Amino acid sequence: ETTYDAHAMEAKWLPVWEELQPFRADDEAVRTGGKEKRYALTMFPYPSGDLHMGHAEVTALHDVIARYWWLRGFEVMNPMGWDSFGLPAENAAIRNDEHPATYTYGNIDTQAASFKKFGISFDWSRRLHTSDPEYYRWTQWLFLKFAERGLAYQKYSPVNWCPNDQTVLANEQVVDGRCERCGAEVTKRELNQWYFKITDYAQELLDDLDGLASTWPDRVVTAQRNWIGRSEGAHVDFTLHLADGSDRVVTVYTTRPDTLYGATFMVVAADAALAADIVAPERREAFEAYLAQTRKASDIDRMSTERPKTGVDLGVTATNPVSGERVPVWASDYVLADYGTGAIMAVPAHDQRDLDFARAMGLPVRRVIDTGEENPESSGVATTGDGTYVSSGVLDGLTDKKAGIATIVDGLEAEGTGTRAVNFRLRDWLLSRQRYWGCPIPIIHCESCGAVPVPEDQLPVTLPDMRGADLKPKGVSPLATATDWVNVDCPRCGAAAKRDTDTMDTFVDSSWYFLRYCSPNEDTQAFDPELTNAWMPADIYVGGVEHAVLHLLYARFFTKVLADMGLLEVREPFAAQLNQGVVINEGKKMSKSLGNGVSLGEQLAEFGVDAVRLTLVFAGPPEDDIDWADMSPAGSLRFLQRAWRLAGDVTSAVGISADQGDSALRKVTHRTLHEAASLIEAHRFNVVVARTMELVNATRKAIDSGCGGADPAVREAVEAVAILLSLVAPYTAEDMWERLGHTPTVARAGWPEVDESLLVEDVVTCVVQVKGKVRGRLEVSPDISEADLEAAALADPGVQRALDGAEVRKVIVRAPKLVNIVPA
Ligand code: ANZ
Ligand code: ZN
Repeated sequence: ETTYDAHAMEAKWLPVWEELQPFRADDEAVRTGGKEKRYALTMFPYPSGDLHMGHAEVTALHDVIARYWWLRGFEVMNPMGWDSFGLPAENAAIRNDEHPATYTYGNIDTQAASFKKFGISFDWSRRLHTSDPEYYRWTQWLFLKFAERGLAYQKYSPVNWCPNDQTVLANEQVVDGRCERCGAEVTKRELNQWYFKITDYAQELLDDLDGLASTWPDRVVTAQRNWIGRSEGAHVDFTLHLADGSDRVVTVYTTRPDTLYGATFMVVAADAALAADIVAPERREAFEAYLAQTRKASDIDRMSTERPKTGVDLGVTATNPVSGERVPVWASDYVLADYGTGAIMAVPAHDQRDLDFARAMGLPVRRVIDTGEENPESSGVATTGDGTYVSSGVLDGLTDKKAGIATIVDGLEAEGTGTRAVNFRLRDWLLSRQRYWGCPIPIIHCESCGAVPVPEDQLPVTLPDMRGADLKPKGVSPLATATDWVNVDCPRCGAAAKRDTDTMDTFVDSSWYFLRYCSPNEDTQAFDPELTNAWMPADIYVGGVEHAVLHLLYARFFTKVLADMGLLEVREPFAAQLNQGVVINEGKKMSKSLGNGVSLGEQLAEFGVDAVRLTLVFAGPPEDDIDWADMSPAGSLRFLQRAWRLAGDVTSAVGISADQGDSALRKVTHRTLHEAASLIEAHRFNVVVARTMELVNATRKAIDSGCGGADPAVREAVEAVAILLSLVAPYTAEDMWERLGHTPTVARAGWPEVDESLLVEDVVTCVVQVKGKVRGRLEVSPDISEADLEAAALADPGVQRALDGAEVRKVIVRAPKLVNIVPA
């Protein structure tokens, strides 16, 4: 008897699969509609180093779905590529003193070889790298198309600045006031930068989440809803009276127009242009000092309720549009310049931050809703609940907030001093980055023509090589020093001009890669619309929950714009989504400093690919974290050996007729296949493995207890085991398949037909007597418990009629065939 040798199997089958290319998706079959498609997408990696346990987990889980779809007869596209521009590669390259391209492409080759060895069913003919000119040419083209539609624009404004990476960051890349990548505290800088106008799509991005709620993880849908942050309220006009005697109307955004009578002052964001415009001359010096301090604070700090309130009086008053009262106008950092209108009406009695500010500055507090709680003026605690309106003109005595808001807004609209308004937290997407390793922005700046798009036939604008140049971040893009590259003629007027030296946020690259996969070799367009429409949307997207508001929101935005351009039929790119958990060790996240990292390479060397894959899939529900310290890859290996040995015991020929073989085993086989299908569709992959283990045990028992390997039911069971195992342990499964006398590959063997008649549970007829007379018959399972049988008998309508309300004195149960009921 030969022995199970994981590494020998890997060496044997890998070249066979390379030769067969069993997972190459046939575009024509899908284009013509000849075959139903499934698009299995998994988040493509950054090429920083070799694959780790996290990559292994996500691809092992994802592969269960892709392989299952192939077995079910779909034409499956399961592509892989690399998100190969970006800071991780660039920083590593600077550390290792080599060119980012050398580092990037070296790692890509390493990772590609590891993915292949890991046996993932990728269609390698679609491989793409976002840092290839063939790819980024189209990223640049898309940027120009967005610009043509007014969806890419330049703006001079304060932006998030990472002092460590020396580059700007999108709002989405600032987490708790810190750089998402390096953890440095983010500050603000005033820069002229490119933005995508994602806010134009805010409402649609929000609305379409409803359609995704049943197939996307709740936490992702919720995170996007909160990020988009729609609120309803009103724009209210206050008239400002400036020091020079002129008046100026300033609009505030409020979600509580019903508290307007309680607005005792106004606050303007210190860093909004408005503040500098209106400040009275004698207050300017104090204001400038305060502004300098504001610029250093992060948004998170500014919005914190904990932080002591600071500000300056601007020496200006404003008229409240409903009460006619004159209130002072202040500047503070707790109002953000780029939210709402950058100016607020402060209602200290009913908003805690306004109250803190009022108390710090000695400004008046006026309660306009009596909630029965202590007056905020004395308690220092703003009341935000419902109550009775007081000191509020027409509202006095009302208790309904909705009615209060409607009354005030109706009044404002009639007077022309306000309107109903909707506000979004979502900001436009800042895409310029002052770094080298990214997609160049295809714009030329000309003194007389302004920002001129690079003509389409001159794309791509390729990155200059800059080998040997200093790429360390300095606040301006390293590209600025590539003078030959920077200095060009203006495409419009021919005068000397300069290229934009910033590169794009890498999230731009990844916002459309799933479209490029559908026709990866197109060299006349970004993607072939016909093929792309045939493949899209992705039927499953497997990846990390950390992308809930970044990548997943941007990709949805791109899809909607491309649909509006007439290039896509779908308006949502990902029909369903699965977020895997994290692989941890000894209860903690793996990290260098803790020294608790688990090396994927070492695990593979010790236990083999299949045992590691099986362990990751069997660990639990895919969404849960996996603590590697609690796992037993050795146990997985033993199970695989046990399964594999079954194939050696089979001696019967192929094919089985309905009445042949051990019927108990056949029932287990067919029930397992039947259940596995619905379990996979529900993403309960770990249960599929458990069921496969049970089938292996049942098969072993059948062989050992007499029927032997010649029973066709045994062959049927072992073939089912091989097919089920091909989802998680492709090498073992392929080897079993060969030992069963088949040619490769088991991955394309098809899902065995389930015989429905074998799914029916056995039943026996139970006779129910009342006072010795037969009053009912029940169809029950042969192993029904006495208690269950008694309950079923008493509930039978015939029995109830015979009893006619009489009390039951005694029930004699002889499970499963007889129940005798004796009434009082
Ligand atoms: C008066 C008021 C009274 C407010 C009250 C709240 C409670 P959301 O729901 O997040 O949209 N606000 C408006 N613009 C702001 C800015 N640029 N920076 C800081 N705060 C700003 O919040 C809207 C509320 O946040 C607005 O409603 C405004 O305060 C404040 F009892 O106006 B409210
Ligand atoms: Zn010009």
